[in-house]
Amino acid sequence: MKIVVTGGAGFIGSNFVRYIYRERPDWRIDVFDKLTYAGDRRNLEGLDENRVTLIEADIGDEQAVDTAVANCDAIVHFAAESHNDNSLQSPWPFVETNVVGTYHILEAARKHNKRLHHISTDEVYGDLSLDDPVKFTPNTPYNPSSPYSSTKASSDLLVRAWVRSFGVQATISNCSNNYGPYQHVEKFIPRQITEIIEGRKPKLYGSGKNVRDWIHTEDHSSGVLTILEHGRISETYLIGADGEKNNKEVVELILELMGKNPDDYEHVSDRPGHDLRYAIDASKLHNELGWSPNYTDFKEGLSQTIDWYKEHEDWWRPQKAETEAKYREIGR
Ligand code: NAD
Ligand code: TDX
Repeated sequence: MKIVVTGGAGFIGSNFVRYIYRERPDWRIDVFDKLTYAGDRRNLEGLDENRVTLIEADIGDEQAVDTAVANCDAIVHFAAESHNDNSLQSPWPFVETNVVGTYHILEAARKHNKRLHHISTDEVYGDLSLDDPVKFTPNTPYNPSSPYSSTKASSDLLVRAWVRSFGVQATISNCSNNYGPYQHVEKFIPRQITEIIEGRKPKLYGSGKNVRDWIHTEDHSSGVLTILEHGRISETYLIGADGEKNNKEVVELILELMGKNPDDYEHVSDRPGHDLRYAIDASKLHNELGWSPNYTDFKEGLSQTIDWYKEHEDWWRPQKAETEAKYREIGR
């Protein structure tokens, strides 16, 4: 088995590559990645080059996509512009990569008749109220809020159309917020951990009441592998680990785990259009494919993640100053 993993040098993609490397020792992996600011070849360090090859290319490059897809058995498509705050400053790269790039992946999968798994997000469903008793399910109507989530929603719709109109052998998964090692310091949890290491206060958008449904990235990987191997073609599966927490609780827990006063954070201005709550009902994946998460203790997973950032300062240090300079510009 040879798979192409687009975006395999980013946070979730590289964790998936390491997971497959360990769990499927006879598989070969071509990582197809543009190495944007969010991709890092160091995320693949230590992996045997006879099994993992990095193809440095853009999913907008039709020829490069065609060649990679022609030479594999299946594609797992993670590549995307992934940060909401960036999409509010500069939406075009999101349209280009998330929509047009996915179009190229679909056309290549169609031409070469290859199995495709498309990675998406719970944000395509918009947000829930804090007391909504019903979580997101595969039947929840699409209602995205931000340029990022609307381009992800668009990419999902393209996949559905290529399945129905052209018979492309595809599945889709929509996952909740991931945490774990190798996540860029622009994202919520690594930003706060590294702010504390640098001697500054964590930054909470608005009141901090917004709820995210946290899942360890390794559980996302096991969910994707389960769907790739056993999922029904044309189906959408939601991946989540019942990890709802509001942002204030998460900041307080990070501070506590790092030996600080849990109140020692600051409020900064809110994100425009900030989604209030995401929550995943993953029962289809549990009941139909027998998947369940391993990281059921958020505090333990968070503590391991904090340790990883403490031990890998050389990894995140090059991203940090530039990221904070960007946040200063927008007052967050
Ligand atoms: P990331 O920003 O850390 O990584 C994205 C990767 O894609 C990088 O390696 C980057 O170089 C690459 N890339 C970007 N544009 C490209 C292009 N045009 N051509 C080729 N490669 C390109 O993102 P992430 O957080 O690892 O997210 C990966 C996927 O998972 C995305 O599709 C995202 O929408 C989805 N997702 C993320 C989360 C989350 O919590 N982070 C949750 C659910 C779904
Ligand atoms: O400094 C911060 N302070 C803060 O309060 C940052 C960076 C974020 N936040 C808040 C905003 C959100 O409510 O924390 C929450 C999480 O923020 P992000 O890490 O930016 O994630 P989110 O916008 O929820 O989107 C993430 O999950 C779904 C990923 O970035 C997406 O790629 C994924 O699709």
